[in-house]
Amino acid sequence: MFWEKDIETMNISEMKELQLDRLRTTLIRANSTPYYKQLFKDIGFNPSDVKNLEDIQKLPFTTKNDLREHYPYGFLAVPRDEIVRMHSSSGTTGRATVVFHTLNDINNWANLVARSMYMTGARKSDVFQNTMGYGLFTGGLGFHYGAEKIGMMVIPSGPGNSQRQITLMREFETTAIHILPSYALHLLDVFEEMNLDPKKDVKLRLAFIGAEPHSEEMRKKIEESYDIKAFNSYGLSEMCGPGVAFECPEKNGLHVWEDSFIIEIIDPKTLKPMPDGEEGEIVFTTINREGMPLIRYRTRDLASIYTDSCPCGRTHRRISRIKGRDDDMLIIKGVNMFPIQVETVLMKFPEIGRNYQIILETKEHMDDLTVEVEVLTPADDMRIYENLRKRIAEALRDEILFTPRVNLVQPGAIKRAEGKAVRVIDKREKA
Ligand code: DLL
Repeated sequence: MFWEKDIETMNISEMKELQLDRLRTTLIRANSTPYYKQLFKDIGFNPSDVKNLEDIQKLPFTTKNDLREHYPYGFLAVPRDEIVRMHSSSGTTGRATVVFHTLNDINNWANLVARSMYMTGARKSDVFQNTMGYGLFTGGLGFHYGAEKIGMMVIPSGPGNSQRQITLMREFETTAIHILPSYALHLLDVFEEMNLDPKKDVKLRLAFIGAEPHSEEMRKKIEESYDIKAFNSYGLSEMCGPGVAFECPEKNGLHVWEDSFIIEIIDPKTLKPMPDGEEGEIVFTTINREGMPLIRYRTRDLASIYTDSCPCGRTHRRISRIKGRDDDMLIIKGVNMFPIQVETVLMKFPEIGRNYQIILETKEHMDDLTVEVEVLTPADDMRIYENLRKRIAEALRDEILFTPRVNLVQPGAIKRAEGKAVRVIDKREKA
């Protein structure tokens, strides 16, 4: 049974007590890591100073840069031989950051993923195909252990090899799948090539989609094309991986598992807390982790906390879909925009295919934006799409306040990334 009713519906004051208790333990643990021990000493902080949850604000934030500078073992809170696994974040720039887990950490993480999947209706009787990367990336192993906890039959297919993915789905009657949203759309092309209909020729009923930003429109497209229910799954390696926040059947925000993480939303510029309901950067503190506690970790992800209660009965607060990262906000001709805004507009056009890319260049010293989009149906002469091209450009202008160049291309023309989708190509000359 992975409906942990007592925890999932715990009343707010009990939850706060549990969090405070776990926070205190975490701070004591943190005090035995080289990094926090020095920090606490420098700022004259003693873990016993924490009397309530607000006291956490006395501590500075931890950033990715801190993790890098104290690579590899500066955040380790237990002797090295207590660690049973390491993972690494998927960041492509700079030195990787690593995260370490004890056996208890792995077990707690698997429980969170199991709880998340169970919440959406996944059961022991499901056949679960895990198309996420196994390895340093947390997506594959994180879900694998969670699915085994529920008792599902796991097909650890890993990413790529699309025809084989579909063959596995058919032969073993896969009912639940873990998949990148961009890959879920790409697979539709492969179904077509194989002359198969994802609505009829496979038994899928549930999909867990996450690890990359995607719009509500993208979710709808996936749900309609496969005739399934798709649930948004959010997490990051530094917290564990997937299993940090997940949608319930209401699909109205993602419940953050507050028995394991304290969430704060801050203004990324002033670093002050944002009032509930307002958008800002997510900051997390792990409160149930032994190997590598992290305090006030700045995720750079932007979202808001929903203030209303959820009809599903769970009391863990929900966050909105991730709007983007404050470091992937684009400033084009002085206008701020997020790639997801482009996706939201594109997905409203049924004639649009499965892939798109945002290309930034410098032309005559000015920013120049091209949105390249695949159409759904190939054409001998792309000029038949002229009217569509104009309508897309206008709809984009309404959203981002200037008119980008729109370039329509044949299905499959845009190169697909192996892992998470690469949506933005910035070729601008740096000043
Ligand atoms: O992507 C963990 C994960 C694996 C989550 C599988 C869900 C499913 P990282 O590689 O460390 O970990 O990347 C974390 O990916 O800070 C977000 O910017 C982004 N991200 C993850 N999930 C979502 C989501 C995994 N549902 C970074 N929506 C995070 C939007 C997401 N962005």
